[in-house]
Amino acid sequence: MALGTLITVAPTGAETAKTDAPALPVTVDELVATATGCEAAGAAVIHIHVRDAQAQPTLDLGYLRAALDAVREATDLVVQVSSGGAVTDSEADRLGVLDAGPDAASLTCGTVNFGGDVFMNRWEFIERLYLEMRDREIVPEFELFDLGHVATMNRLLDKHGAPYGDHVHCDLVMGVPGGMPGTAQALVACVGALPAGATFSATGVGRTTIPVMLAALATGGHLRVGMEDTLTFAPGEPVRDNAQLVSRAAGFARHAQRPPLSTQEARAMLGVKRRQAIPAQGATSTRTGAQA
Ligand code: KMH
Ligand code: ZN
Repeated sequence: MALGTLITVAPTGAETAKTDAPALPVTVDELVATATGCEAAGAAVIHIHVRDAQAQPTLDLGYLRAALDAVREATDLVVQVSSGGAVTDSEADRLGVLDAGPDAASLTCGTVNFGGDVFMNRWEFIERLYLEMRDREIVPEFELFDLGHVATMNRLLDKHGAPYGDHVHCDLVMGVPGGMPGTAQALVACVGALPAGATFSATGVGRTTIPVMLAALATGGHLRVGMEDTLTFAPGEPVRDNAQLVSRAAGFARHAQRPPLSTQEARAMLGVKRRQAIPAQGATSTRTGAQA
């Protein structure tokens, strides 16, 4: 059983409109404020999707680099970019996010119905993303929306060997209309199929948020929360901000006697590459953002 709990925050996503959820962070300033608040509340990893000047989802490298630089400057969070993007994004653009030089990137291991859309992930594309990440020393987080995605991740590891960082960490994304349900039974089925030594977090979309969180903690797993997945804190009560979701997750983790991991502990667990020190603005001291 893991000693602490890795908490990842997914603050924005690509699906929700700012007009529908005014607390959604879509500008760099909003993202930095979110990242700072979530780090203080117990998050160690941030899963980033960016928006353009019209608050529309984009994979544009200019927006992405600006967001990564700002979050790294303001926090010590492990910076994970989404290579999933939006369902409309091309494979080329999704590969292109790796040019932003993140610590980690998501890697979805199969195609899945996604509400009324299809989130397409061909085998050859999955392989390409995986190998590109390893070449660039980027730690993958395997996004698994279904039991078949676990099998595909295992096929990938069998064929190509260990990822950069030499550790397999995945995220069970549950309760997406079209993917596996957000139930303890589905979670246990996936966990039983993970390779030896792998760690996992889980996130339950919408009203499956809390049951999935409890099931993950009960089975030694870690947590992902955020407005990418959850917009309602309780029935009839919109989420105030991402830190509210992280605080709740951190509270559950403490009740489970597995308190939130620090950013340094998260780096050590995930095998994140030691990055260049980032000088603090107007100071001579440095923050390494480095692997312990
Ligand atoms: N926005 C979804 C289509 C990821 O970030 O890697 C894909 C997604 C997964 O959110
Ligand atoms: Zn995402």
